[in-house]
Amino acid sequence: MRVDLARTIAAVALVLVLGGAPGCSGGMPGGKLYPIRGEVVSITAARNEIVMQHEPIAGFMQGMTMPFPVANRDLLEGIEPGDRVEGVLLVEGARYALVSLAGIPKGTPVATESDS
Ligand SMILES: [Cu+2]
Repeated sequence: MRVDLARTIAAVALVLVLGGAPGCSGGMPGGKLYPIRGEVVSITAARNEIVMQHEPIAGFMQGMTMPFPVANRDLLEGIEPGDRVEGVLLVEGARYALVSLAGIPKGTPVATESDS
């Protein structure tokens, strides 16, 4: 599924205003977008947060299971635990947030090796 660019840009603008959550990894100065893919472990809609087992993110972090704040609660619509998803992660300094998220076919394997 393709990422909706207009929606992504709107979400990025929102994140820049509201800020994200503290990161588990240092990150880089200035906002940077990373494609991300993984499997949903759990969703805390009340906190706009999703726990994901994500694949290695080239140049940012290795594969792991961790929570991600989402820039917009709408991104969690139709997403359920066990779903394979892909999206875009905005990283700004030590803050990060998912600015885009969409389901991908169930059979898509999730790589957790960090030796990409
Ligand atoms: Cu991580």
